[in-house]
This record gives sequence, C-alpha cells and structure tokens, in this order.
Amino acid sequence: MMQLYIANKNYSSWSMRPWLVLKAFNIPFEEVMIPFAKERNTGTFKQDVLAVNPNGKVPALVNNDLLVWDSLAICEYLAEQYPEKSLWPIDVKLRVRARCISAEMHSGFPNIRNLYGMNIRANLAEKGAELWQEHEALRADVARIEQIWSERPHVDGFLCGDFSIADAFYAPVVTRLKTYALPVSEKTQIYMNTMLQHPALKEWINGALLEDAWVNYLEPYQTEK
Ligand SMILES: N[C@@H](CCC(=O)N[C@@H](CS)C(=O)NCC(=O)O)C(=O)O
Repeated sequence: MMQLYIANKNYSSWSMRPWLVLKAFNIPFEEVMIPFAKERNTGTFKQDVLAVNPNGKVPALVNNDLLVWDSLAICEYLAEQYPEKSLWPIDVKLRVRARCISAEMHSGFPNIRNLYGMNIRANLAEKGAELWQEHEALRADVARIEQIWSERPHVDGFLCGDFSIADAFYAPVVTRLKTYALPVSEKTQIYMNTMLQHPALKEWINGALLEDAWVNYLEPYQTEK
C-alpha cells in the first residue's frame, strides 16, 4: 500500500491537498504523520522527513520504490494511476480550468500564505480584520480567489463540476477564510459550506481538532495557553 507522509493536520496546508484527494476518491493509503517540532530547527522533523524525501518537505508519497514529492506532482501521479476515478474533470474545458487554477494556487497567493497561515483550530477573527485593513495585496489575493470560485459551473457545486483535485487545492483557503473570518460574498460562503460538508474535508478538520501540538513558529498571532 502507498504511504503518504504528512505533517500536523492543524497547520500543514500542503499535506492536506493530496490527503483529501486520496480520501475523496477512496484510494487506499497509509497515513504517516511526522509532526513539526515546537520550535523551528529543533527536534527530529527535518531528519525524519529527509530519511524519506531528500527535498526535506511534506507531503511525500511512497509507492514501493517510487517517491513522489510535491503536492501537485502527487495529485498528477494519482490521476495517472487511477484514470477511471476522474481526479481531473472528464470534460476538456473543465479539465484545463481545473489544472490552471490548481497551478495558480500552487505557485501563487503569497500574501495569503504568509499572513493568513492555516490554523484550523484557531479563531483569529480580530487579527484577520486587522490584517485585512492593513494589506491591500492580501485583499487582492482573496478577491482573485473569490473570482475563481464564482466561476464554478453551479453555485451549489464544486469548482469544476464534481469534486476534483482543484477543490483539494483550494480547501486550505476554505479553512483560512473561516479562521480569519474574512468578509466574503454570499456566493463564496455557499462554496465554503459545500466544501465544509464534504466527508474528506470533515475528516481532516476533525483530525486537526484532535491534535494538541503547539508549533510556536506557526502561531505568530497567539501565545500558548
Ligand atoms: N511546494 C511544496 C511545498 C511543501 C512544503 O512547503 N511543505 C511544508 C509543510 S506544509 C514543509 O514541509 N515545511 C518544512 C520545511 O520547509 O522545513 C508542495 O506543494 O508540496
């Protein structure tokens, strides 16, 4: 069976994406959690990841003697391995769109990434509002995401029809909009609710809520209680 190496569900947005794809499409895999250390550059996180993946990051997928690292490459590999499951949409226009928006997420949105780090169990509404006021570039990132989401084929559906890799790529943003309580449109909220009801995302969030590890360098806005 394949192994997917991930880090803490509360914090690791890159781990979340291929994990959701594996779960949503019922692909059997073993989850191997390598938790972040409490302080940066301490503990065994780096050496434990390097023992599997010379790139030193999670997620990493291991299938016998094959290593696939990087969230998007893992999803592409899974799509190739399970063509009958349609991890990308079947329709060519929707498939192109799904690939483009996934690539856009994979390589873009630095302001959201840096200022609104994923933190599923936190309620950072006050900090969210403050950052929203201060950073025009942050508002621009969110506006672009709302535009992408608003172009989905059906208001009560997923980004490119049925649930696909594209939705997994935007799932961490769904949790961030919630954590930081951002002032988004009704149409965006409908997509967030659709996603939050998906069994795979619910399972990841429940897993995150069960974790109690506190990672200081991923908690710039709160102090440990
Ligand atoms: N572009 C990579 C990003 C992977 C990444 O940055 N992973 C983070 C965890 S969410 C990590 O392993 N950080 C540990 C480190 O950089 O030391 C991907 O898509 O997989």
